[in-house]
Amino acid sequence: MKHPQLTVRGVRARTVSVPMRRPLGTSATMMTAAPFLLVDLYTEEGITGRAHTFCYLDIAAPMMRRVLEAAGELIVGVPLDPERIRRVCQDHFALLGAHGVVAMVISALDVACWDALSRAAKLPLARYLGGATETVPSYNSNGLSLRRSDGDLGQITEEANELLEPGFNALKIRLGRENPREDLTAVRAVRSTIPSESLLMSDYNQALSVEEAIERGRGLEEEGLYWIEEPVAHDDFAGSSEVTQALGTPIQAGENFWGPNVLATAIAMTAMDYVMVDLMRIGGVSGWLRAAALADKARIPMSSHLYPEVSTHLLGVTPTAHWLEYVDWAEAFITAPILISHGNAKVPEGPGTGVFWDEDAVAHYATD
Ligand code: SMN
Ligand code: MG
Repeated sequence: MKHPQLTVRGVRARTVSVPMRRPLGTSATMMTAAPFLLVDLYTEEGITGRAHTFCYLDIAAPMMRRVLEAAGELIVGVPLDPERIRRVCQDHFALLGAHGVVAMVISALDVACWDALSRAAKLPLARYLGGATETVPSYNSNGLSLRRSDGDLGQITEEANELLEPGFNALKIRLGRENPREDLTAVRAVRSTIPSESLLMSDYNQALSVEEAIERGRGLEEEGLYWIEEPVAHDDFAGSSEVTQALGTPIQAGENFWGPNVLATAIAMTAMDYVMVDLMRIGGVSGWLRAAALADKARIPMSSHLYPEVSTHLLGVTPTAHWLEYVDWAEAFITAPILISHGNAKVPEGPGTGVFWDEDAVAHYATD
């Protein structure tokens, strides 16, 4: 691909932590605030590329900021080519290992690079990448958490209806309560309150053994779940494959796949029916495009994990595009939220990803 000629002038790293409107309780942990690392990639030509990466834990945010500052110093004066910038960073961090938070920072830089390039070309990222799609189907993932006061089914059904209100036709419920009957009751409560044509995805966040996943999955088979996500450990491809073969409900996995090569192995082992990639774990825009090609070759429907602001563009150029996961966390500090109507998210029409910081909000939520 022939890119506009830009040269990196510098990188600014900031961290924010925003309260979640609805705390996210998964089988793994309960989160009440969302820590983010914000990237501003400045160029000699005056174009700025931006990216935000979710840090999961407060303690990860300053670590990731430090990694970004170090990477930023390395790339001053380097021509803005995503592959070249990735190579410079990967070489520098090679002995430590360009994994985990280091990999997420390198991915964030990659996203900022593609944002800058598409802004320079005055095209929305999706169009810069050759796409023409205007909307992508989206589910609301902002709630239906596991929580302490879980016996209250009235609260779950009320929340399900609230989550449909902005114009969604699909929701995701978190599963993995101690007693499988409680999961079943929660699923039935939601299923019976939302319209029959609405879809209900589910997510175990790796809570189960292979035997449990098969047993619990069979107990949910008649409940009309659209998918069961990460029932078992994300790297147990053989086990996940067993679960996939045993159940009629499709198995979804992939948010914890670190890079397209991991996805290739998972595909080779038929570890899942559907795949969802996380922008920051798969390798930014560059990694996503490789993953999309693999999913296409294997004819596997591909969805996104988090980052709806950028993932809308990328699903727009994914041949087997499936579902956009919508979370509203970044809306606290960006200027233009993703627009949802009739169950679809609109691919932003302005140049680049369309992400701009609301500087007052960034100052308000700053953690540095
Ligand atoms: C999830 C878990 C933890 C943080 C963000 C998202 C979840 C999902 O697995 O798929 O939404
Ligand atoms: Mg998940």
